[in-house]
Amino acid sequence: MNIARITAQELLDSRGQPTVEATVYLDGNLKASAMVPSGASTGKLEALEMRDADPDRYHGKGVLNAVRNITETLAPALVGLDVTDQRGIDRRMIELDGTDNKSSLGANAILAVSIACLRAGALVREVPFFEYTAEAFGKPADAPFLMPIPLINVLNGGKHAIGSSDFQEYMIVPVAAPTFAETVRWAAEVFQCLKAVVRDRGWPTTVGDEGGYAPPVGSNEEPLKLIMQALDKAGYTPGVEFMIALDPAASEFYRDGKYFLQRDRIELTSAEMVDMLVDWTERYPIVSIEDGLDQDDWEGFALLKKKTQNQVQIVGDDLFVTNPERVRLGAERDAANCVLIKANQIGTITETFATINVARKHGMTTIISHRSGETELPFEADFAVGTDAGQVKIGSISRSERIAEYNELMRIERRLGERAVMANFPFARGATVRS
Ligand code: 2PG
Ligand code: MG
Repeated sequence: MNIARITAQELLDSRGQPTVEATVYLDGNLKASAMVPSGASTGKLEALEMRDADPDRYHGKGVLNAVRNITETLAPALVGLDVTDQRGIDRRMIELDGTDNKSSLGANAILAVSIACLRAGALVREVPFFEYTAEAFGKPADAPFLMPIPLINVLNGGKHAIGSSDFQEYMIVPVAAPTFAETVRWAAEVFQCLKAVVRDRGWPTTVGDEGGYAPPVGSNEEPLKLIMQALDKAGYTPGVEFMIALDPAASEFYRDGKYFLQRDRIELTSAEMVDMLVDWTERYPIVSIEDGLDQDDWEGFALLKKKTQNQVQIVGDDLFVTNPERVRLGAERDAANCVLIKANQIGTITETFATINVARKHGMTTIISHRSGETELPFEADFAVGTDAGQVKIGSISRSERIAEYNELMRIERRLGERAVMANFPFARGATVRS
């Protein structure tokens, strides 16, 4: 089934900022669309998100140039291609762009088309999106599917919630629920209890960009205490049923070799930052730390990994920017044991698959991740199941663009029935004990 036509449009993401939607029409009556998400704490080596820089529209954030690159450059080159040839389509777009970081056509333009083609392929095959994603990824047919463990961001800070912690994300990790639907129920109950904990301190219960509460905490450690209280209040056992994960997004508060923590009124060297994180892992059931150090602080990453002795998942986000070469470098330098996967950091589905494969080849785990600016398309849910990623990071249990992902995963689980297998959390600290 060939591509007949591709259209594109400027729409808005969950922060009300412009984003790109591409629609792929096939011969016959089929069509599929995709919108792309957008980050706030972006890694400096991410593929380029093209913005118009026209101050008269959306304060420079319009995406009309990216839209035009789809309709005037990508569409004419792709019309006539078999939409199920995802690799061929992505390769053609990469060639047309011709740069290392997709700066001539924009990663937002290219990814919108790449995802729309993947979704259109599912229509051609007449299978659900996750199942077609698995086929495109090269997963054997009829194999069971892994339902991912979610890392659920219940307290927001950093660039996602000004006025709260310096650290960007405090996540709860339900490691022991028997099914994905039960996993969501447990987390939703804790989230409601956390609201009461925040309210009882006299703080506002407003939420940040990813739907977690964003109270004006007095230190970067305080959110951990709030989570422990919420778990207790909800009747769950920390360290058994729930673990904790962090994404400090440390590149955001790193300058000239120092980590500046305003909430704590301290500045730390890399080694001191590592010591603080290690100390926390000894006092709280922390099983995963993403971007605990700056994106260029390879030594800090390696030290943190060494000191946590592979008991804790050390995740590279800004560090790896979903780039296979960076992941190889990370393996060589023993800097992390997990890769955060964000398709828009690299710009095509095919390259995202390649990064997942490189991570696995080096024995690293993978987390499929949303961005802080999201769309109503629950892409990450299907993508995580299709690639058997094992973990997802799709935000809090609030805000429709985040809930859409949890709902999609629950629908997928129901549809799969016995072919759905709940993933285990792979690191010793969080070793799964199913109830
Ligand atoms: C992160 C992401 C998603 P952003 O740092 O992991 O949570 O944030 O999309 O703003 O880069
Ligand atoms: Mg991150």
